[in-house]
Amino acid sequence: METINDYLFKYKNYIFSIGFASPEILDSLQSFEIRESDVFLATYPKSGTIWTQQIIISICESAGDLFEYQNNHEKMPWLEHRENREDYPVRPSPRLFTTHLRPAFMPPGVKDKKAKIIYVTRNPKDAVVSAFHFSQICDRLETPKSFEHYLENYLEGNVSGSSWFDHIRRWHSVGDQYNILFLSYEDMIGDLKTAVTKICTFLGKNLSEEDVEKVVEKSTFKNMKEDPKANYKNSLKKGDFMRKGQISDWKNYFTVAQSERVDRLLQERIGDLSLKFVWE
Ligand code: PPS
Repeated sequence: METINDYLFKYKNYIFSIGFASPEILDSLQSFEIRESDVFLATYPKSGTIWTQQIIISICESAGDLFEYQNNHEKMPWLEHRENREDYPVRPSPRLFTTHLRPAFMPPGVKDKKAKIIYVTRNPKDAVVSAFHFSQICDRLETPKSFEHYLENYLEGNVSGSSWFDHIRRWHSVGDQYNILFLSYEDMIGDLKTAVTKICTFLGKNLSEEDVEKVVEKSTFKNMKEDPKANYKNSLKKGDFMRKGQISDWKNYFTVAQSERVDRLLQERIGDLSLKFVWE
């Protein structure tokens, strides 16, 4: 383990926020026993994680699954975080987990397609703007000097979550080994009902049209912002996880040169994956 600064440490070539994860927890995942009913949500930070959590939890609850916990954080905890780990082995099925990890850290059991994984991407320009703001309100992250400075670190992969490009590449490279559904933040903004329906199908949850509509309603930006079980307001002393919830806020921050640089990096680093990004 290498300590990078007061806020970050590196372990097995991946950068974590100090205080959330530890090498011991990360190592313990290698013997974490998987159940076929386990569902994992994997994302690079600020890609629509808590939004997709709300959708998955609402779908499961509509289908009759019961969770004895109060809020989404406890119902669908981060696999790599310290708190609430004791009950993971005895939690009733389906167990729902969230993670920002790369595939190499995942419990090996998921490789045999034993569990379901939903991987959500967001275009990197909006993701970095969201992360820039989050770094200003989260006391476990260093407050950035400027957007320019933050973008530089982000593109170098010197932030919690390491390189956005590596995360996308690594998860898209395991698609044939894992039982995985790829979704994007922009698809969800464009047509939330279709995204909810895709997730229902993937999870094998057969909801009525009316229940699908209810899940959509619970997962709108407006309703989540007011829902203390979903909006993580209590985990921040200042500011809000639910900031803007839009595509194209990057246009308010990027210069033309910065935008063109990201376009070039996308081509160089993951151009071969033929992913299409929606920018507005
Ligand atoms: S984290 O810290 O990685 O878990 O953050 P994450 O949840 O991945 O990302 C936070 C951004 O997602 C936006 N968000 C939503 N957008 C649209 N609709 C809904 N319902 C929704 N819920 C969360 C949230 O506003 C953050 O994006 P920005 O651009 O900062 O607004």
